[in-house]
Amino acid sequence: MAHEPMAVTSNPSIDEEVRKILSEIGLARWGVAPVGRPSHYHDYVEWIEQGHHGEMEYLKRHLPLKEDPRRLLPTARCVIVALAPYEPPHPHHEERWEEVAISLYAQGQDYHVWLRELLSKATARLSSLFPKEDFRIEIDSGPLMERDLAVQANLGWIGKNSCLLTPQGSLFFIGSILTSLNLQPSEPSPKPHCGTCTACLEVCPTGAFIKPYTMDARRCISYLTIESKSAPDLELIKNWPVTFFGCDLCQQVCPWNRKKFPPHGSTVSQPKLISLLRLILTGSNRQILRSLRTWGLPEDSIDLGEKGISPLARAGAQGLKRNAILLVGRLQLKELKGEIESLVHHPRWGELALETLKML
Ligand code: B12
Ligand code: SF4
Ligand code: SF4
Repeated sequence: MAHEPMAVTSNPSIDEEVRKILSEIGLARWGVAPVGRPSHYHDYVEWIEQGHHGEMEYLKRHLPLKEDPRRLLPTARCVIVALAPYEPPHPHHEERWEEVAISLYAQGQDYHVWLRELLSKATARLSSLFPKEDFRIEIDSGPLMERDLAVQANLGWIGKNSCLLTPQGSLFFIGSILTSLNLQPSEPSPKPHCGTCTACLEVCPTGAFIKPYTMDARRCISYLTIESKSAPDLELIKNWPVTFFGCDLCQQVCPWNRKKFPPHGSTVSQPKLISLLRLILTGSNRQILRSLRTWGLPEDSIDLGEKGISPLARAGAQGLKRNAILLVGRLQLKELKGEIESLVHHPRWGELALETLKML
């Protein structure tokens, strides 16, 4: 069941307007968090100090802004935090690479675009109703501790896999609107519901969890195949699962996500997989991005400009090339040995290509 906002305001009609607008726009699950120092800010500082963010330098730069979101919007009195589910809304009608894991979140249109659009619709309507008030949208790479805010907005709790969990699982994105509106913050969520379960900590193939609730991103496959610009530590490759982009394992095993990972559509034939990988291994940056920027999207979204861009594009052409090398090694695709050989002098992926050859 969707969480209804718990907010009570000094002026209930404002709260009612916000509720009406968000639900009309399709954002049924939201809550209100206070501005000010997030409750786990000190964990964040420690995480950065220990270098667990790897190459994601922006996370370090965001420290002061995350400490107090009023540094982003000085008039802010609270944050409206919304959850947007990402179970694919339509069956994956495109052929997919059967054995090739692409994180569920990346199997549709880029949420940075569609969720921002939803939040923009909300702020446009709120601005016209409350023209003197300020609004500022932040999603993902913006400088807010989104999970912390979501907990404070009574939307869920943090699981040992560090994801925000709700009774409906963890497969949703978080989007936030900082605002000067005077909404009463929601009551904090109940304590975490993991109990004695440790399934996520045990399943992680690269041992990314340092302790419950905390990961070293430098060991996380999601980081290594999407955010990082480098080749993964060769020692990690030994346990590499079959994956091309991102990783869902620590969410997949979570009892709260039971039945959320259904098998999808038809499968890509081995020859087709080989030819796609060949293109990525040998293609120019432009050719790679052209072939993958809309990969997996429904036909009717291809010509939608920004909206028609697949989340795969975030890894960049070179990141996708690295991921293809890793996959060839993992699946031992001897048919692509020649293409891997031609990469052994590659300035970025040469060593990885050499290591991959040993697996073929
Ligand atoms: C950097 C980042 C990553 C990094 C690091 C992930 C991580 N766990 O820190 C990488 C690239 C690995 C990553 C992966 C993924 N990400 Co990401 N990521 C982010 C980003 C931009 C910042 C997160 C961050 O600052 N991490 C550093 C840690 C220290 O900060 P934190 O997670 O906010 O802090 C929590 C801990 O400190 C925790 N904590 C620490 N100690 C303790 C102790 C106790 C007892 C408790 C209760 C809590 C606790 O409390 C904080 C929250 O309250 C956020 C967006 C944002 N602005 O917040 C998205 C975000 C967290 N990612 C998201 C998603 C969807 C993913 C993936 C599922 C994508 C995928 N399938 O590949 C995976 C999930 C992997 C996982 N198990 O976390 C969603 C998560 C939604 C959700 N349900 O939680 C977010 C919120 C983006 C969004 N707008 O929707 N991500
Ligand atoms: S997303 Fe995968 S690699 Fe990252 S922590 Fe979870 S199980 Fe480990
Ligand atoms: S798998 Fe278990 S320990 Fe991990 S987040 Fe889910 S309930 Fe918590």
